[in-house]
Amino acid sequence: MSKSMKATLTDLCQKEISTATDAELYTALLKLVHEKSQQHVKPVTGRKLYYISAEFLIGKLLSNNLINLGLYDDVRDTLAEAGKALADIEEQEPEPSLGNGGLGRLAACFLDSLATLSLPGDGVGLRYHCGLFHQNFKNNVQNETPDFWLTDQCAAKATDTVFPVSLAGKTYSARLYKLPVTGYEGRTNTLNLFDLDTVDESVIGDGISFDKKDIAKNLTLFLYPDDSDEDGRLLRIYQQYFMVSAGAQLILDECMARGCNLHDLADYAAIQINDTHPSMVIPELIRLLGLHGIEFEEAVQIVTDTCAYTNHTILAEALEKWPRHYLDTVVPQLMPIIEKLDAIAKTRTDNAALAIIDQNQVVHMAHMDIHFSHSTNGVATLHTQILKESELAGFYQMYPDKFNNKTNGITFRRWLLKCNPALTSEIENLIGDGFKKDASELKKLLAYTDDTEVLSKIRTIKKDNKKQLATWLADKQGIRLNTDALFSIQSKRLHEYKRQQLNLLFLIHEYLEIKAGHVPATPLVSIFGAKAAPAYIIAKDIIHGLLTLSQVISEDPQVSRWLQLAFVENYNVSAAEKMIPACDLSEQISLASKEASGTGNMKFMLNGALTLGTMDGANVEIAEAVGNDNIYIFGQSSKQVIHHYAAADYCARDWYEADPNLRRAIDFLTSEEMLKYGDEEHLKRLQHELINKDWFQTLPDFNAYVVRKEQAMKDYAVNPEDWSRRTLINIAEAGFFSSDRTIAEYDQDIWHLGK
Ligand code: 7GP
Repeated sequence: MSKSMKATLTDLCQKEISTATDAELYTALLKLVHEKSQQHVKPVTGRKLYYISAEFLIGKLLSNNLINLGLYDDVRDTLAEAGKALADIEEQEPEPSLGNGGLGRLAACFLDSLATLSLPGDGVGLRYHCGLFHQNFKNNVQNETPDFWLTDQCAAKATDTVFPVSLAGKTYSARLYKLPVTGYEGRTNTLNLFDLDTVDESVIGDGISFDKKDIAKNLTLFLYPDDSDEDGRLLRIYQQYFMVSAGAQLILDECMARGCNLHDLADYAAIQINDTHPSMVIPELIRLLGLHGIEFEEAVQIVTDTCAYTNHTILAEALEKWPRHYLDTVVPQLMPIIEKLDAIAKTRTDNAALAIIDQNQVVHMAHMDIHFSHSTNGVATLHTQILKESELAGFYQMYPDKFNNKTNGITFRRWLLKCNPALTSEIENLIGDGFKKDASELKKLLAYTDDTEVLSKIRTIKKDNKKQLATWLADKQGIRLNTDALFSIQSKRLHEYKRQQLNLLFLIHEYLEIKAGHVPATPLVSIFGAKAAPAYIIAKDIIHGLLTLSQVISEDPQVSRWLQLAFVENYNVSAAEKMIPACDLSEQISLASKEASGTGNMKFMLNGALTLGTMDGANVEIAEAVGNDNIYIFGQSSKQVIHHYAAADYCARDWYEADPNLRRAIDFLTSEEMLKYGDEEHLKRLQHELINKDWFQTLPDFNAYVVRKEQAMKDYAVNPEDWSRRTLINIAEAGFFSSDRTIAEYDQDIWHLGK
C-alpha cells in the first residue's frame, strides 16, 4: 500500500502537519510536486516542439500542479484535518508574472495542454528577475514598483548548462534554468528559461528605473523594459537575441544528443515563433548551422522547414521593426545573414512592401518570419481572415499555403477546475468527469437547460463566487460590494483599442441618469482590472478617469445604492482566478477588427458569464457557438471599421456634437464633481483625445453599447432563471475554446510531434 498523504507530508516537513508553519508546508508541497512530476518525464522520440516566447505568464503553480498530478483533493483534505488551509499555503507562493497579457498567458496555457496531451513540447524564454511591474493606486493614479518574484524556493532550478552569447561583440554566458511543466494525467515537459549570473537587482533605482546601458547588470532584470527611449529599445534587442541564441544552441544540442545530424533537424525539432520577439532565431539558426559546416542554401531550407510563426496582433505599432543600425550594434554577426535573406526575398518578389530590409534601412521582423518559416497563423478566424485580406495580403498572395488559422484556447485545468471548484463539482455531478480530458463533453450540459433545480444550483454557485470576490476585495482594498447586483467585469491590459474608455463613458451616463431619477433595472457593480504600460499616457489617463469616477460614485450614497465601480489593484493571474468565476457580464468591447482573438472572453464564458461584446476576435466564434440569444452583440462590424480607416473619414467631433447623451458624458470628465477628486491635466487630456482624435472609434459605438448593456441589466433583473439557463448554455458550448483543441490542431497541421 502506498504511504498516506498524512505520512508523506509529515515526513517532508519532519514534523506534525498541525505544528508546521505555512511556509514549511509550502516547501514540503513543492518537494512533493517536484518528486511526483519527475515520475512523468518521458523520453522523446521523433519531432519535439520548442515554443519560443518572450513571455510565459504562468501564474502560481502549486495548486495547478497538484490538480494535474491528481493530488489536490488528498492534499487539501489532509491539510484540513490538521487545521490547515491549502489556500493559505498558496499565499506563500509569489506569482510568476512573466508576461504582459494575452500572448504570455496563451503560452502558459499551451504548455499545460502540450503536457496534458502527452506531446513532447518545451518552452524557451527568459528568467526575468522582475515580472510585469506591481501596480498600486495613489491619488487615483497608477504607480509602478518592481515585482521581485524570485525567491530561493523558486521552482525554476539553475542547471550547469551555460551557452555563450555574443552581444555587441562581447561574450556573455546564458545559464539555463529548468521549470517542470506537468500535464493533467499526462507527461512532464520543461520550461527552459535563460539568465545571466551577473544581473544585479540592486541597480534598480526609483520605481522601476535603472541604467539601461549596463547590459551585464540589467539584461534580464525586467520583462519589457520601458522602450520609450533608444536605450530601452536596444535593451529589447539584447534580450531577444540572448533568448534566441541560447535557445537555438539548446535545441541543436538536444537534437544532436538524440542522433540528429543537423541536415535532418526538421525531423527532430519544430520551433514555434510566438510573435516577432523571437524572430532572430531564424538567422541565428542559419548562422549556427553554418558553423557546423552546412551550406547557406541548405541551412535556409532546414530552418524554413523547422520554424513556424504566429501573429498575435494587427496593431501596426506592435509589428516589430528595427532600424538596421540597432541590429548592426547589438548583433553584427546576424546582419550579413539577414542581408542575404533579404536578397533571396527580393528575388522572389518585386513588391517592395514585402522586403525584410526596406528603403529606409528598417528591418521588418514579421517579414523575415513569413518568408523563412513554413507556416504563418492567426489566432481566431476573423483575425486570420484580416491578415489574409488586408494586413498581410501581399504575403498571402505569395504564399497561400503557408497561411492557416488556429483559434486560441485556454486550459480548463486552471480556468475551471482550479478557479471554480464549486462549478466544477456541479458539472461533475451532472455529466461525470470526462470533460476534464475531453472538453467537448461539456455539451452534455445542454440536457439540463430546462431543469429548474440545476439552474437554481448554478445561480447559487455564482452568488457564492460573488461573495467570495467581495470578501477578498474588502480585505485587500477596503471596498464593499453589493453582491445582489449584476457584476460586470472588464479585465485585460489597458489599451485604447480595448476601449475601457467606452465603459467609462457608459458609467458616467448611468451616474447622470441615476442623479436625474432614472434608476436602472438592476444595481450594477462594474469591476475593472488593468495595467497600463508605464509610458502609455492616454492609457494612464483612462485609469485616472475610472478611479476618479469610482470615488465620485462612492461618495454619493444616492448613486452607490445602484452603481458601484471597483478597480482591482495589480491585476494578475491570481486576481483573474478570483474575478472570473464571479462575473455575470463579460465586457469584450474592443473596436471590431482590433482584438486578434482575446482569451479572457473564453474564460468568462466557461465560468458562466454572458458576453457583452463587439464582433471582434474570438467573440465572433463565441457568438456562433452560443447563438444570438445567449450573447449581447453590439457595434460596428470589422468591415465598417476597416472601411473608415481606409477612407480616413471618421471624425469624432461630429459624433460629439450630434449626440447630446454622448456630449453630456464626455463633458462630465472635466466637471466640478470629477475635478473634486481628479487631476485636471489628466482629465482634460482624455477629454480632448476623445473629441479630437478617438483613433479607436469609441463614439460611434456608444449608443449601441448603452442600449445592449441596459438590455442585459433588464434581462438579469426580470428573469433570473432565464439568465441562468443562458449561462448554462455558455458553459456547455465552451468546449471548443479549450487549448487542448487548439494544441491538437497545431500538432496536426504544423508540428506533427513525436513522429
Ligand atoms: C494578444 C492579442 O492582443 C489577443 O487578442 C490574443 O488573444 C492574444 O495575443 C493571444 O493570441 N497579443 C498580445 O498580447 C501581444 O503582446 C503583441 O501582441 C506582440
